[in-house]
Amino acid sequence: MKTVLVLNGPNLNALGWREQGVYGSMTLADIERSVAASAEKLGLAVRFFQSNHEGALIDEIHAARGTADGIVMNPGAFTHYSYAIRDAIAAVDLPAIEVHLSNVYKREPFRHVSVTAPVMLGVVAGLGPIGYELALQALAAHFEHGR
Ligand code: DHK
Repeated sequence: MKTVLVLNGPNLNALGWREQGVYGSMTLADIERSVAASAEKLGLAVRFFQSNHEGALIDEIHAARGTADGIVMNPGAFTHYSYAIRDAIAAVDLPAIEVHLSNVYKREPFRHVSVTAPVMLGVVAGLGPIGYELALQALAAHFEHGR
């Protein structure tokens, strides 16, 4: 069975009360429950991790080497400036999909740039919590067909 690491970066622990008009009312625990149910249907194992700290996220990405087959990650604001997270994803060389709950392209210009996207297999943005499940589906298809 393939294992997917689902990573969430800074402020995503605040989902449920944070800017509900932008991020919706589901908590991260609610989202993780739905993702776990989707994973089960797709025949994937999932592991969840959230941190507000760049180094902790990088350590977790490194730990995925040999313990996970793919990564789904919402890097939060690190998306826009963390070359270190980008380098960590590139280093482990696992298929990774970036997820954003909000449509970052409709928002402030600084959110239009992702420094992490170039090392990802793909990006899902603006579709809310279902984005994590779409990313899992895409990884399942990638594991099966290599696309
Ligand atoms: C989440 C964040 O915390 C922001 O910093 C990003 C992303 C967008 C999201 O839409 O999930 O800019």
